[in-house]
Amino acid sequence: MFNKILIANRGEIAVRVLRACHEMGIAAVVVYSDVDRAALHVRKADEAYPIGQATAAESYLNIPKILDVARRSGADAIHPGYGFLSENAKFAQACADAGVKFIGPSAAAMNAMGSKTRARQAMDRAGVPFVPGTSRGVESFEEAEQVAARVGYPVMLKAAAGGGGKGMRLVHAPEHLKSSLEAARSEAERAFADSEVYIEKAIVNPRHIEMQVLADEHGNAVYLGERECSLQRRHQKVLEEAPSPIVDPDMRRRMGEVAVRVAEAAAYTNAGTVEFLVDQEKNFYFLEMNTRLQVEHPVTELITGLDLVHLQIRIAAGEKLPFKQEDIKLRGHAIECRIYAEDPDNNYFPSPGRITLLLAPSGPGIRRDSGMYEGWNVPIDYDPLLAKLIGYGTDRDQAIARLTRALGEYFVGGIKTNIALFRRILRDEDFRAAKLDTGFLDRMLQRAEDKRIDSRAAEVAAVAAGLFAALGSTAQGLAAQEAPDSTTGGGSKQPSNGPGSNWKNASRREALR
Ligand code: MV4
Repeated sequence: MFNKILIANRGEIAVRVLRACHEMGIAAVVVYSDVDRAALHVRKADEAYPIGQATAAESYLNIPKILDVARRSGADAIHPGYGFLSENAKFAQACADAGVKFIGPSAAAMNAMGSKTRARQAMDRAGVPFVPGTSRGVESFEEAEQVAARVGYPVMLKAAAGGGGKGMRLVHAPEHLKSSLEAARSEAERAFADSEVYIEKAIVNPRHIEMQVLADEHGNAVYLGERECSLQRRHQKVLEEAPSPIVDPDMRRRMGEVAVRVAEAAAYTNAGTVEFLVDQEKNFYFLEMNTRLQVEHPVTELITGLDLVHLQIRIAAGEKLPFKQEDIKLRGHAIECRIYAEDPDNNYFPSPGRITLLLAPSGPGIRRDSGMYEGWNVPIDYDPLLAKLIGYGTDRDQAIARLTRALGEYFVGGIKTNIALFRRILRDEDFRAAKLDTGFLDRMLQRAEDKRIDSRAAEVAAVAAGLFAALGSTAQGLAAQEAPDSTTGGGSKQPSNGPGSNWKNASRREALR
């Protein structure tokens, strides 16, 4: 087993990995940028090394600096967390070359999954179901036209070097194909310096369900059940749960066996996730493989009773998987909320600043993986994920009830967060009925927006009615002045008709000026 692990990351995931190290009696070394001097991962580490400016390229993405810390600290392995260098094949190779164990798959396995067209070719050979389309970049517009006609519209144009929605174009009809192809190409070229674009049939309102796999370095691989990840906004996941409410044991076994086949086809080792698109008829299609520990791994940990980071470390140290597929039993239901430092009332802009008061929930069935503390200054320089709040219960309803209770206890003062958004999601009828797909959150937010506009319309109507009433009596007042001998009896001491006294009406008119 390793003596010392370098954690090449920050925030909640660095803290998560630190905890596993300490549970296993392994010393944890961290690196930090200038703005992270007082970050939680630095405070909890056994050793911490500054590596430069806030800009990720100068610090958390800087391979030579990180390898230099590994050498100086005497770390024998590196855990990359997620994001930053976690899926960088060059980094995995550089670690191998430097004689430091990279806790993750080999550079070759990462490369095999890095190009989406190459991955599709490998999956084709392995007999894995994927969305109909091309497994090579399209060479010409004519070829694109033919493929699109064959698979049928709508189609999706995707960058081979992409993933996560970048360089993707949905095309509804042949007349839009040419301009979309050109746009997808230039976006791919700009984002990835690689203009290769391929075509898939588009699945309308798919679910996004992913399968966790673990593979050791002795040829053993297992699947650990799926996660339902359909609740997302602009390709950013917001809430995940395990198991998926629509996956039954038979579908789980079929998806799991496909996922293991994907891992085997890529000679994959360590923890990985196979993403699927699932259509309305519950057909599932391979989408891509994530070669890292994912943000949402806790929901799988809760329903399997396994510690994925412990297992990652043990696999990297050369141990065999300590269980077989038939030993894996799922129990209960878990839901994760990603707590972001962002302002829901200002287009979800990042909301950095000092946390002036922090009241954190706990209690039955609640797990909180957090990178923040009271008094800490949330920097603007990185991903705004502050913490993950996970609710666990014997069933989905109990998980929802516990999570709703815990969200009510959560208070983060000084900055804006999206905590209130989860209270709304958890009481949404469709969410409670598990009617989820990748369009769910946009629809829910749109409904809320429509309602807001509606209620503003009601406000405007009330103000207009008030104005109308007041101006109406003004008109009467004017009429009375112009015709002093009218039926109201101009000079009489009787109050004029209309609501209230003349004094009141006069003051109301005054207030409206
Ligand atoms: C699709 C699709 C429909 N049909 N591919 C978006 C991210 C990228 N990894 C793949 N994505 C999609 N690919 C076909 N053929 C719909 C999406 C998609 C999506 C997928 C997963 C999670 C959220 C999503 C939101 C919008 C679109």
